[in-house]
Amino acid sequence: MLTRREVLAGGAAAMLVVPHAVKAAPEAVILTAGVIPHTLPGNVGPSDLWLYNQTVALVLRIRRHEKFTAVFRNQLTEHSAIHWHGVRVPHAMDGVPYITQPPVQPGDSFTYEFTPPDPGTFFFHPHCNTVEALGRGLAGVLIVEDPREQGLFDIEHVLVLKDWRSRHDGSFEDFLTDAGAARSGTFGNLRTVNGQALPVLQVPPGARVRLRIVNIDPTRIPMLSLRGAERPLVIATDGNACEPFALNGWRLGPAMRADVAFIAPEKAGAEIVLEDVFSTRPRSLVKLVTAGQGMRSTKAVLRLPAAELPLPDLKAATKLDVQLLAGSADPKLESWAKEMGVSLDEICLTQKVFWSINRQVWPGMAHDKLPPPLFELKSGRSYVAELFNGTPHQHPMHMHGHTFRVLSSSERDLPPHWADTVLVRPKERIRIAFVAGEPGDWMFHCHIIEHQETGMMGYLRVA
Ligand SMILES: [Cu+2]
Repeated sequence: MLTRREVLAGGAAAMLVVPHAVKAAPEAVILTAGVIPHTLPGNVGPSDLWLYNQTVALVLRIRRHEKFTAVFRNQLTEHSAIHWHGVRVPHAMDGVPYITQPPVQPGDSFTYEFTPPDPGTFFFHPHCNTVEALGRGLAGVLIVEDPREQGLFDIEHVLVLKDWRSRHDGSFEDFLTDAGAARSGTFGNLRTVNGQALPVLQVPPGARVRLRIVNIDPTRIPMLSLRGAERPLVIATDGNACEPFALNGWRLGPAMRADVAFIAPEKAGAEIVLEDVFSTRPRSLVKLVTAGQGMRSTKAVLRLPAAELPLPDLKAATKLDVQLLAGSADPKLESWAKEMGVSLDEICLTQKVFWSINRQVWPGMAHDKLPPPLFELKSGRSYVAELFNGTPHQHPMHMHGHTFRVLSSSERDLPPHWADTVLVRPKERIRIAFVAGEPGDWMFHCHIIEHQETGMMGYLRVA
């Protein structure tokens, strides 16, 4: 059995949930980003991965309401920072270069410190040149534990979904292609969970199982299904407890998370397979096999204590219209950059613009050179935003610093749930509601990173 300290130090790992677990060490976690040669499954040569602490799919476990300190050391050859995706952090800790902090130069370090207000399954990654950084594996999982959840499950597995664009010799293909960026993104050819191709994990027979599924891929939108499990339920969306709903068919866009619960079959040797059923031939992602001491789960609840998030006042809410549209290669962008005396590269953008939000593209990252915000919001006020997708592709839209309530879709039955990233399908209108949080500029962008980096990004200014 793993102790908490081993879990803190390790890669994506199973954890048997023990009551009275040892408390997390209060000292700072060191997170070193570096280039690490690593041979991916099936390849003959090593790939230059970019990893935190030399670990593919690093998992950190921290406690709700307890101060967390992470010292980020940048040993990459380019500047970086850490964005704590989905965590309602103070603005200065949001990890967006130029917007919330200066970029951390190679050889430098930056200390992040915050007290996580919400429990759940989150992740962290850089926010500049993200298409290459994520493409090379630079992301980790942040699990915020809550004492209220103690004893609800017998075992949990963290499952980090990521594809790689590697060749057989370990070299990488282009992470951003015009053909991909202008459509649904450039897909990887090697599919992995926790860095392994179709890993096999164990669960005790009859156990109450919790899967924390995290999609860190910059492109792929799997449609999840658990074959061999009776009534698997989504119990948390983007880490936030929800009214449990059936998993099968749930689409997990880039950056989205789903916590899934089920009771393992009581006989040993039974197989439960997590599949992506998006295409006609289901694709197996990970296999769970029942093994070891059986468990009795007669009192299984399979739900989490309710989320405790700021509840928007729908009657008093101000309406916002958000249109996700194609963006013509905006000549304004280049002339703007010229005017400001910056190159597009240095402001985290490629030269191409394929996408826009409300016909506005993202032309800059320098704080004194920002384009106007998409919206100016008042801290503490409630908003209902309608996101309309006027493009032929799906867009997982992510809002920084806020957890919003997904209210409804114009096209499908969508269970109301909390999220920080919501998938908007073509022609769909999705209504979300939230209470504007801490003052500051908060990014709002598509998490298909090629879309983000080619225009589908903006920010909300909260004052
Ligand atoms: Cu998109």
